[in-house]
Amino acid sequence: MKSLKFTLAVLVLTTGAAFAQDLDADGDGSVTYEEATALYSGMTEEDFAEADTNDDGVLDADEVALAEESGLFAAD
Ligand SMILES: [Ca+2]
Ligand SMILES: [Ca+2]
Repeated sequence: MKSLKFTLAVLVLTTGAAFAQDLDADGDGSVTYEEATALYSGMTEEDFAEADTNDDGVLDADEVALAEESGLFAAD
């Protein structure tokens, strides 16, 4: 059980990091709406606002991972 949890945690972290790296075009560690729409042109401001759970106007790696899980970052 312990190793399964560890494996899942690594999977989530790895996926989130790789995803954020693709999205974060300027490499400042956060994803703006412009950066998000550069990769996902179908993403609306509503989708972005929903993904931005702490309402600071940008997405961090955790928010990107959550948004990916909930399907907000669906491929076109
Ligand atoms: Ca950025
Ligand atoms: Ca945020």
